[in-house]
Amino acid sequence: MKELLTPKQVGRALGVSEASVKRWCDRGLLSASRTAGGHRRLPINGVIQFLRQRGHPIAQPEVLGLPPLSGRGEATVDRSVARLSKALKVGDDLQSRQIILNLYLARRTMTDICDRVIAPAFHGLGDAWQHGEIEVYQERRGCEITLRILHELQGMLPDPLDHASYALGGTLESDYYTLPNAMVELTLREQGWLAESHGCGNPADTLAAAIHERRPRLFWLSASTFESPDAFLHEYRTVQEAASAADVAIAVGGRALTPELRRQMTYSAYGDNLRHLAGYVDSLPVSKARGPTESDV
Ligand code: B12
Repeated sequence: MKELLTPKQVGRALGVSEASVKRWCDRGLLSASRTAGGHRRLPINGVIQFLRQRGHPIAQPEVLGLPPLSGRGEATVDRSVARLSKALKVGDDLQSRQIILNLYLARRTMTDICDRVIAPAFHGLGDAWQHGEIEVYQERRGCEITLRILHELQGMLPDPLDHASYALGGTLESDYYTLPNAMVELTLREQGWLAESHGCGNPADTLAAAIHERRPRLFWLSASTFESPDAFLHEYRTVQEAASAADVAIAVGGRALTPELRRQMTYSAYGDNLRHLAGYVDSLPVSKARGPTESDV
């Protein structure tokens, strides 16, 4: 459940009066529900969306659970890559959050943040590891920090609408690259989809069962690594056949999918990055939207 704030708390966070917050709720600028006693309560994601859309300053970010300098300072994509790499190398959780959340508050899209800031920062960490400049633990710790931030970002997005299209996906067995998969989920959520990650290391059979039972509109596969091309293609075929039988579109991506491998795969869309995925789902007709079936939500 989303954290709910009182108008007084939101007023304190934004540096405005409680009365102003109540007025903005009544004008529909801020989303709010009412308690049984009739008091307004504001979900935190609604407040974040308000701040983002209006560029409203944040007087006391801590009240919203944000890092101390949120909404202040630099939020340029190019400079953020180097700053994030540095923060991740030394395991600076707070600074990493500050950099990424500031970009979001400055109206950068999730796809831009993931494709243009986080992914390049990790490519840099990978190169640094390869050249013996950092230890493996620094890279792993950086993954954990980033994963937590991606989850935090997800909680800031507007809730999916009741009729939102439903997508599920993950990675196959022997692929434990968590970040690209979490980024796909985030991208689809940002596009208004009800996206449900099944995480990493899934046996193909269980993904096929999920497709069959839950009938998503889209299945995604993120592939960063595999044991062997043959084993991967075999597993992929199991999933692809389930999707084809259920008339489910498949979007694939990830560093393991070389052109040669893709020539042997059947899918609806391939993306080099998340912007491609966002473009693809944007191009799908709205009318065909469908959600998860019967007993599942
Ligand atoms: C973190 C990491 C790991 C961690 C991951 C942990 C975790 N929790 O995720 C673990 C421990 C698994 C790991 C292990 C290894 N790793 Co590693 N790892 C990395 C590292 C540093 C970051 C990976 C990452 O998350 N990148 C960020 C993501 C978001 O970027 P991305 O993969 O480019 O994804 C983008 C696109 O591909 C696309 N995308 C991805 N999925 C999808 C899905 C869809 C549907 C769409 C549309 C798009 C899309 O969008 C993304 C965003 O733009 C990379 C460096 C790098 N270049 O990426 C090395 C790297 C991939 N690893 C490498 C190596 C060598 C290894 C090991 C062999 C090390 C070892 N000796 O043990 C093992 C092998 C494991 C295996 N089975 O392959 C090498 C691979 C070299 C090569 N030629 O293949 C790299 C490149 C590092 C390097 N420079 O040498 N690693």
